[in-house]
Amino acid sequence: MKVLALCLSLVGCVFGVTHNDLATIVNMVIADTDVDMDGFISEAELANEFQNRFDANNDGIILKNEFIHGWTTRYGDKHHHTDIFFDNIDLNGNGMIDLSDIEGNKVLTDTDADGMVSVEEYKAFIMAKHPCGDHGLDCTA
Ligand SMILES: [Ca+2]
Ligand SMILES: [Ca+2]
Ligand SMILES: [Ca+2]
Repeated sequence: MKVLALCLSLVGCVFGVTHNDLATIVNMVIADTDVDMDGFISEAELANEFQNRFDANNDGIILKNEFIHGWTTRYGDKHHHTDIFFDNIDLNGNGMIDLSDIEGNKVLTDTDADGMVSVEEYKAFIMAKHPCGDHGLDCTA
């Protein structure tokens, strides 16, 4: 039902070539991640989003090419923007998203340090890490 609604509202879902702006991408990511829609991203929801969606061979590590392929296909983001985004969330710079990166990013995301990641905090995190967000790169072209 949710997937269908998403497809009807996004032509890119049908044709697979349309690029979305970051606001659209963020909304899609939130819809995918906050599965129970309680306004918070739980660890289980985060693990589900990252590991089940992007970890193609299920080894617990998300390689850069797995992430870029999964993210661009799913959200209609551009390849080179996703490349920069990946580098920004690959905190230890080893070319893969592993448990250490997920834990480290969770700490960065929980800006009010209440132990929970709200949807607002998650949105702010993506805006801070994505080149089309707070970095101010003009991505409308
Ligand atoms: Ca939730
Ligand atoms: Ca890493
Ligand atoms: Ca929080």
